Amino acid sequence: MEGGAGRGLECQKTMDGKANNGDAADRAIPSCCLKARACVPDADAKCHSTVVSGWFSESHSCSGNASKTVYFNNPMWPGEAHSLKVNKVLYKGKSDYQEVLVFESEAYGKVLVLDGIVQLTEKDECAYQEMIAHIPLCSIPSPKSVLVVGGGDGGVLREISRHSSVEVIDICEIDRMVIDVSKKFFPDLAVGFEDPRVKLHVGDAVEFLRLAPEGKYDAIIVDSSDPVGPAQELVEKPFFETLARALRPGGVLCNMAESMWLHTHLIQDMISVCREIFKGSVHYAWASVPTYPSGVIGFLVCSKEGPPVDFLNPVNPIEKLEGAEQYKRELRFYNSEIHSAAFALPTFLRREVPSLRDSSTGHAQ
Ligand code: SPD
Repeated sequence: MEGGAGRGLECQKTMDGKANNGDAADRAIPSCCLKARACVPDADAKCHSTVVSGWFSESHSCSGNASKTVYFNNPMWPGEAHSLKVNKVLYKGKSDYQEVLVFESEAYGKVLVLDGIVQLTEKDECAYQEMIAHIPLCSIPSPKSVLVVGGGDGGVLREISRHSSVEVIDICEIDRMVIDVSKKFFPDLAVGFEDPRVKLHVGDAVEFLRLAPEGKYDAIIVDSSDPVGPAQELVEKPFFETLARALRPGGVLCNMAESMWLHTHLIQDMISVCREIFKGSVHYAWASVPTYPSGVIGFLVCSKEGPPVDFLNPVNPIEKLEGAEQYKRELRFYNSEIHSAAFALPTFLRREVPSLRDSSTGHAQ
């Protein structure tokens, strides 16, 4: 990864055993990733299933060896693995990009897992999808043109649909299997695809954005998986540049931004890169999602230079949009109060991510 979230990539290189052979590489690797290295299995490692004795444990799959897939401690959260009791495995498949697993859990309803990592559960998906969609869309008046990058399960589309001002919803998802699996097992999310404003593009978002007309979108939402595997490029500086190009002046980006408990270096890097590129306001918000590592997930929000955006005080409150709170199904997590509260940051995060205190662009947080 260039400049920005480079250290995240160093983790991956370490797992692949490529950047793990010299002092220079070691110096570039943060301590969390060095810890992860201790967990990398050797070439003869035994294959493990993600579901063992009726429990799923979040892990990372490595398909480097064509003949087998091995699972091990995820370098994004070394030393911990959240487990869910499995009542029934409903689907297991392998797409061109990743392994796809769906199971019925005892405590959280159906669960979608990609490459060993929980993407959503029926019980707590509302928090993530509602926040990643409404934080940006309620921060600008009357959004019309929206792009979703990733988001193949359809949950973010479902949330965007609540905004009647929106005329076009483009979605670019690389993996057709995720869409198909969601339509089959997660109808409450895949309902998002039924909105006539939605235009589905199955393909590489980097390519899609390169071809997108400059300034086309009022808002872009990046609902990616973690930056290992197919989503790696999505936290790199060139990708943020293409996102900024596709936004109109004063347009907003909301990007999945991992956990403040686990990834302060990644958050710091993403914020620095985005401040440089977007030149409007850049903020970090977070929400509780019990089935994501450490139980929280973050959102990086940026506005492109142009009409100023005050992310902390929604100018387009959901409560004032007729029928929005009930559209298709009731909102379960998001409201204007939680919108503003999501930007309140714990002291340790302000200390560890100094750019969050930097008021040179936008508001100090
Ligand atoms: N660590 C898991 C992060 C997953 C983010 N994407 C979830 C997709 C839900 N639409």
